[in-house]
Amino acid sequence: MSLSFRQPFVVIRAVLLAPLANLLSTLNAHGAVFIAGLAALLVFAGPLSGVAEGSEPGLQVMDGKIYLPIPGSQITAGYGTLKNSSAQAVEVKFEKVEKFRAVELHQTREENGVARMQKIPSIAIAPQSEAVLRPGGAHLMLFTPEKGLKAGDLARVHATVNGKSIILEFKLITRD
Ligand SMILES: [Cu+2]
Repeated sequence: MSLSFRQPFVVIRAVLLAPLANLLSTLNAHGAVFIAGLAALLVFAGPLSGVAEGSEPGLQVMDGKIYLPIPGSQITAGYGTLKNSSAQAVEVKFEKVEKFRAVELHQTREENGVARMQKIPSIAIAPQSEAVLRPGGAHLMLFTPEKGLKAGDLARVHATVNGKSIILEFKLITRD
């Protein structure tokens, strides 16, 4: 994704610089300095656009879902695929989920044939890679839902990616 954004700048610069070089040969000394300054600005703009673009979190959720709590329960779980489309490794933390009082990131481990859940602080995702939140693995544990939640409602999940805040949308679904 970062390459597809950067590519047009390279092309535009090449297209602009070719006619500039032609102009240079026909201009007087004063004009040549001005044009050289412009060319330097264009070259300088390249790296700058790369920095701005590299700071974007570039994290999406695919098939993000939270099961409606079973009647009488105050706890439920959320799953989905977190896709890191950036060129950097990211650390994702979960701060809060609207419609629920609290959220924790959990990891399920099997110990002596018994599945146990452990709270973990964050999940790491390599560049251009995915992490799957799934039953039996890492997942969101959600506590104390609002009353009146129904299937199809969207829950906004507030997360941070390398410290930057983002919002991911998860859909509430019924457990089948
Ligand atoms: Cu859990």
